[in-house]
Amino acid sequence: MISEQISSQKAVELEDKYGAHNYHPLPVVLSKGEGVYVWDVEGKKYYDFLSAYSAVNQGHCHPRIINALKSQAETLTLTSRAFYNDVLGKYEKFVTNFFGFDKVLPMNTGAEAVETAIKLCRKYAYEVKGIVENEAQIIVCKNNFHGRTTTIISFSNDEDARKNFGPYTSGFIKIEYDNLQALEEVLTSTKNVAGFLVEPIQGEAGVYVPSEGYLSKAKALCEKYGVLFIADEVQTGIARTGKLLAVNHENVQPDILILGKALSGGVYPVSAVLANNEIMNVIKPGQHGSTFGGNPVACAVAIEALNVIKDEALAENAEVLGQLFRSEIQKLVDSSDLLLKVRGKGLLNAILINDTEDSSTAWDICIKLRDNGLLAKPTHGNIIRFAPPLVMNKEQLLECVEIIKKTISEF
Ligand code: IF1
Repeated sequence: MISEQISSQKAVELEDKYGAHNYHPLPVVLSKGEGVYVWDVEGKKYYDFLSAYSAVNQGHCHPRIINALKSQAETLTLTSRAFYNDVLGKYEKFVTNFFGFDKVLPMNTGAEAVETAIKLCRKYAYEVKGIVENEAQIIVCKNNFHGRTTTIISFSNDEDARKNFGPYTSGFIKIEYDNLQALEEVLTSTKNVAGFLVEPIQGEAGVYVPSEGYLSKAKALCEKYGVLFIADEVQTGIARTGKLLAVNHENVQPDILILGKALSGGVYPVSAVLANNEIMNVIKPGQHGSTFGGNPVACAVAIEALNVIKDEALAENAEVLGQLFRSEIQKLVDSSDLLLKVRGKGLLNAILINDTEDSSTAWDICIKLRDNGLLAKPTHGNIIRFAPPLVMNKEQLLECVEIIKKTISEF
């Protein structure tokens, strides 16, 4: 059944009949990926301009990462943490050195890592800072996206993400993103604040890049008031924005760093929470964990995925190609009534369509982009995110710019 070639239509019918309808995918059925390209079941080739929401920064099926996956997969896949193994310690040393922290707590998905960071922050607040138990507050930003668990959607303001999933977890205070005054007001007026959880760039909100200095000043405020600065780099991390981490643009070292997605190059669920000993050592045996967290395959894959980022200078490439992309698309914005703005950092960019939130224009443009050989998807209503794999070269990027220009001119 699996090996048997099926048509696009058949694939869609199967998912519709047997799969939960928790997504509304763009109508294209992919069957192969390599580098910046994906192919549909009919053999049509596309540029992937979504990168699985920044999980395949290293390109689809990167040979070095696939080889690491294969080699470990045919050796030892999972021991659980009931026993030691010969890979986890090597990975822990490697990844903590790579990002400059004392310790890592390995998990699998981004949401699990965010949940882990929340638990770590609260436990540190009670056991080290002396906040009254069960009174800890964590500041979050409006229009955040940190995952889809019940606690995480409890502090979301996206009705689709949270409606009818209550009762909700308490202990979170929402403030406006990119607003230092709002942050300081809460820090000076609220007791028991344990942490500030923030996306260095709000991805799902529409690639909202905060003002220059926001992250460094927010970190300084957290230091001043003894609150942990928690950076969710699940989407912005691993070279996506032109630096290894988005916080590196402002030389900010978070107290707690959350990684996921491209930590594995998109070949396996791998996430991680990094912190220094004073924070991480509040977790004692039996207080947190996961069956697959830190499994040998995840560790072997993540080491190679990070080495590829370094060896192929993908952050630098993202920086250069990102500037080229925005400058080319800006010309289109200037000449087209349909586009309002292009914004982003590195190869995490988005265009704002000149139409109402509920219009289908962004979707219709993505359908046309698909027909012209480029895959992208709207985030909210009238915003289209553009995030190709970081292994793209200049010629390919300029070809994609031409596809976007051609498509927009057809509207
Ligand atoms: C979906 C969005 C992006 C994330 C940040 C944690 C997570 C994500 C900053 C959770 C995940 C994914 C989830 C996926 C679509 C995609 C997404 F549209 F949902 F918001 F990228 F912007 N922190 N983002 O972006 O990681 O548990 O998924 O591994 O749920 O639709 P996860």
